[in-house]
Amino acid sequence: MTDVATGFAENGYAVFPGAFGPDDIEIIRSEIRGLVDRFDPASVSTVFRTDDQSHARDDYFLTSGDKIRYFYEDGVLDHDGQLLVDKHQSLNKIGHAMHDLEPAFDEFCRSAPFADAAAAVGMDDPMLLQSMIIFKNPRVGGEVSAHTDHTFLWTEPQSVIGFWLALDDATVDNGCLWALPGAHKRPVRSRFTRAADGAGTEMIDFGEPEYPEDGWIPLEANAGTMIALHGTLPHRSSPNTSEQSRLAFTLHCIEASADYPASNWLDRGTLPLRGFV
Ligand SMILES: O=C(O)CCC(=O)C(=O)O
Repeated sequence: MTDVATGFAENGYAVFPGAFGPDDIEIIRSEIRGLVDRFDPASVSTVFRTDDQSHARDDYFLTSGDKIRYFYEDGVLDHDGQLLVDKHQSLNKIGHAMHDLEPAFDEFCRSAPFADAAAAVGMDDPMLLQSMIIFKNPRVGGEVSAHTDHTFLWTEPQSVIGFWLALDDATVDNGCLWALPGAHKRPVRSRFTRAADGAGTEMIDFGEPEYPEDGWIPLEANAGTMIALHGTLPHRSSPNTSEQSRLAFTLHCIEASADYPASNWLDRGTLPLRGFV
């Protein structure tokens, strides 16, 4: 095994400093600005919160697996649903199929740095399942509570790996990722699924112990650094209370050979699942 593969197997994450250079980062940042420019705030009212998963009751969220949809931060809308801040400062995230629907993101996600990272952490035949732009705007950027990606993107056997790319320098002050090294070897605590009766979603609790308070480490990352996260590695991020933006892009891949049950919340409809080529 290479050092990267060994470290990934041991810790549950791998860091690829400078995976993308400044020019590539600026190109994708400009594509993101374009997506927000084209976004009509009057068309959306869904807030994305990881503490109570309130968005999960919303059809706009549940039908976003094969679309490009926009989700607000908590507190940016008034009681009448009007934006209280500039739309460029209002979003929590955009998801979940930019990599299949927007040519620039298709090319970006299928470029060598993502494919090479997937190979380096041992993926055999990676398929590109989900993409997200995570804003963490200054002052309004919300917390992402501790979770594993397998909880939300379930395959049998577990195969999801998240590729998280810093598009700004991510620090402890502006809400970088935190992870619990080695804890990908623990049993997963929960599974988020479509409800058995077809109405909405549910979080199935497997009754495992809470994550420990100690042992979490910050994964500070300069813009252009990519971090691969094993699907069962607990990770989280804090609110951005600083004046510095912490923009990031994530791509989640699964193995072609793994089963992706229809009970997953993310429904790609008729979009074919494609790999890096
Ligand atoms: O960007 C963040 O703060 C969290 C991202 C994350 O948890 C994920 O993509 O699974």
